[in-house]
Amino acid sequence: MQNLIPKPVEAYSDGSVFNLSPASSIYVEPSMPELTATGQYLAGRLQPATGFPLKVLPSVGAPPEGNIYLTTTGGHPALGDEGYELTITQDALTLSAFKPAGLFWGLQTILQLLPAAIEADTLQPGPWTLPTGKIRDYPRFAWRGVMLDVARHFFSVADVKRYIDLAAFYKLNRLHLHLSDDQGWRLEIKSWPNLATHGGSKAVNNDPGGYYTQADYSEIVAYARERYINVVPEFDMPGHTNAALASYPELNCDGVAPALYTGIEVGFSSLCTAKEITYRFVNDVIREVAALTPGPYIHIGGDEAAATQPADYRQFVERVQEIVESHGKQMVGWGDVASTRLLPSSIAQSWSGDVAAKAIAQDAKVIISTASKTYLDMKYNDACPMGLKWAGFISVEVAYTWDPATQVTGVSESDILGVEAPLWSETLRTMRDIEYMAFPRLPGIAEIGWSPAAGRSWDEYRLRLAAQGQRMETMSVNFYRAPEVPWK
Ligand code: TNX
Repeated sequence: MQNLIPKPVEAYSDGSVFNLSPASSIYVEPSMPELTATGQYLAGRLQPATGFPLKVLPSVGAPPEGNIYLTTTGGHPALGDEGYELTITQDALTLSAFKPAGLFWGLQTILQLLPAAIEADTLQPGPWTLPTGKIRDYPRFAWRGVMLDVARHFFSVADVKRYIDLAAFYKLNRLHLHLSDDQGWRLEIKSWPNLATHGGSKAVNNDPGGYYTQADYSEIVAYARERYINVVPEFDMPGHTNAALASYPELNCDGVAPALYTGIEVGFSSLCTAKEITYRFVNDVIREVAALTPGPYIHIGGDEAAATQPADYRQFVERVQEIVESHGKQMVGWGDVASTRLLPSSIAQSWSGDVAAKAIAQDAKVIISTASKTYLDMKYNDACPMGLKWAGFISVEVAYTWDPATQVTGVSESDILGVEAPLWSETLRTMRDIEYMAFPRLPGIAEIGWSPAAGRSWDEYRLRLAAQGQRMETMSVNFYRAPEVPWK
């Protein structure tokens, strides 16, 4: 139980083992259909390596010995929406939670307690033992996110699903998709079709573009949802909009569409905030994406609007905030939006620190994404073959040794919804590139979002991370073998 990431709130082992055997089944409490799906997910994760048939069966009350039991009956309300309690004896493995999401996160713990070979997609010899003992665990923050920039470079549905799986393994529960920027528009919008077909046709460096059809996007949302991950779609505005401006001349103040852009400068584009058609456009886009997104959040970007006058910016963001609310969603924006009048339901994502206090003064909440700690596109060091360095180098240690509650003056624990690690893709072209930058820093960010701050230390964490190396290897994750981690 010593090697779990994120570190559980309470865990003790008592020296014996539970043996998963070919005769084991996964019993689930029948009252909630969601639990059967969770049981099937576990069976699916265990079957390839063990080769065990692992049936998912209903059971009211504890099943016979030698089995796994998933239940929300008796799960204590104090565990909250995402907490769980795992009791492992020689005879039984019982996972209980107050809510189904807690069971799902508990399953990730079960997987990490099994030998690393459990992650193989081919039959392995076993034995499949778990240490006996007890874990009581729940997250520190409700928002534990990853962001993927699919605008600078486009990534396939399969890539996004793999990133979802890797995030879920570390109990992360938000996938923020950066769906538009100067270089590309990546979601089909039926009322404005050129956005995707023209605006999505290229990527940074003239690399191939691409976009998600609405069916693709729905497939991603459903896949994430089955893993208790909420998708947060972002369309960046009023800046970072060259791809949209290039697709529709009428969105430009001068009525002339610019060329598509494949460089990596920021701050040169702006929607025409004085034109009514701009708000019709925004309303159409938000209406369509809101209808496809079951989660409560729509991200409107709002960062680096250097080509928009401050007064225009304010008026624009406040109006867009109303549009988001009119479609029944909460607005999320990069920290820059805190200079406008925010509703208490709105959320500012703080990347540079200083603006977050302005959001809190308006009773809005904050997500911490401090660039110098959480930006996974920053190089590990000078030798790193990809990535940027404007926010500094971020070693595995730097990404782990900080605390969200002390990032911004005047912002305290209760103002913070959680943490998120953005991955901007100017320099990243493949899934292997994504994995190289995210791993092994992402597990550290996940732990910062989940585990209590007290008791966290780099000296102890690096040993747990080292043990994750075999798991990442078995999952064929292309991770950076940071020399400061004693990989096994
Ligand atoms: C800043 S910080 C950006 C992005 C870039 C990123 C590169 C912020 C909200 N915006 O447009 O991709 O730096 O690291």
